[in-house]
Amino acid sequence: MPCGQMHNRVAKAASFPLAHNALALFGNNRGADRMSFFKKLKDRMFKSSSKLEEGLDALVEDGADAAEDSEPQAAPAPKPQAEPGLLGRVMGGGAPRRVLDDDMLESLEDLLIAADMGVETAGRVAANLAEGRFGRKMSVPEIKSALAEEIARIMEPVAKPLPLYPARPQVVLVVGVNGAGKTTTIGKLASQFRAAGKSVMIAAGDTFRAAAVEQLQVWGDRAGVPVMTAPEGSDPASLAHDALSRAKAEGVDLLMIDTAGRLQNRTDLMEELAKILRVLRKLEPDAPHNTLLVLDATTGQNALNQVEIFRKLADVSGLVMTKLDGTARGGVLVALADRFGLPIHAIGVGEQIDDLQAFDPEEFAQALVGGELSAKQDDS
Ligand SMILES: Nc1nc2c(ncn2[C@@H]2O[C@H](COP(=O)(O)OP(=O)(O)OP(=O)(O)O)[C@@H](O)[C@H]2O)c(=O)[nH]1
Ligand SMILES: [Mg+2]
Repeated sequence: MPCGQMHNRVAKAASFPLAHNALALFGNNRGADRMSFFKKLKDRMFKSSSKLEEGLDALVEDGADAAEDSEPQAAPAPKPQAEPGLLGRVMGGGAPRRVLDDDMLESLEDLLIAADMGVETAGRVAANLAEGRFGRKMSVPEIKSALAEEIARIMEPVAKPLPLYPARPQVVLVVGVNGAGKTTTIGKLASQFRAAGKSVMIAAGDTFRAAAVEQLQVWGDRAGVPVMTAPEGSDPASLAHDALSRAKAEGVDLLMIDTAGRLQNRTDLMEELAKILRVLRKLEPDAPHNTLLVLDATTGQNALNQVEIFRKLADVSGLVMTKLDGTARGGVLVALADRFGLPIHAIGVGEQIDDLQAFDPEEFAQALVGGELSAKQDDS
């Protein structure tokens, strides 16, 4: 069932005109506010970018001295230090350079692993970086720019806005482990869909906790979107059924269904999700049109396991990565893209309603390595 249906869905995807103020999570992200978004992303997104940056600085500076004596030394631990004049030094041509040799590559790989890229992906990125550059002297800005290019190349194919379909309602099922950010993401998405002029309904399918329902109602109020609820402990599948019937009857554009994320008892969760899917498909054979897996970036490499698990439980059609503003080492997104190739629709960069952004691979790559957005990328 999953593959055939996926293709079907993709074929039916249509692009909708967007309201001017919509944040374009489901459309083109190139706009006048791109620089300010990049700044926000860079300011907030990664504790890791500064770490990676510092690591690179230390690596090249110390290695540059060693390179003069022909015997390159192993890289020392990154030392925290401000580098205000980095770009200025490049312009002045005085930036230290280090020969890209095996030692240097190994240290670089370690830095990427520390940024949560995973061993496999870090190795691949380092190897690609070395191609055509091995043995050459490189400065930090040159390495950053080459790294960003490699990372963006991996991310480019997965950076896809949430596809919209002519189906009415388009059913969006949201899954993920406890605390990943499902409910918050639904609230943010609902608000942006509303801003784009779409009618939206939310189903509080996490009937496990009364607090979960209340939380969703708060988000629904903020977004100006009705929330369908059911008593605590009642069957989420029956709520899904009622919500879809009502959404159909009212001609709503989008129905978003929240789910519980308990992985402690995986059999229960699997049965619960399977039942929701069965019930939805009885009413609407193509539903859900999107199954979003929400991942918390601060869980690091564990996000990879979560994708494995949820792909078995549900036909995951795309990812949302939350909490990139926290202590996340955002490299895990690169690992996810490299390993699974699932579309990344959006990233969460805060707890407020507008803190959900379309995923832009170039911006992400530059923010991750602590680089600058080049002027040529800033046209609209
Ligand atoms: N900093 C930050 N916090 C976030 C982001 N997304 C969600 N959160 C916070 O993460 C916590 C959990 O978010 P929820 O939306 O409740 O997560 P959930 O997946 O619905 O959790 P359960 O219902 O328990 O399964 C909340 O405190 C959110 O405010 C984000 O992008 N950045
Ligand atoms: Mg929740």
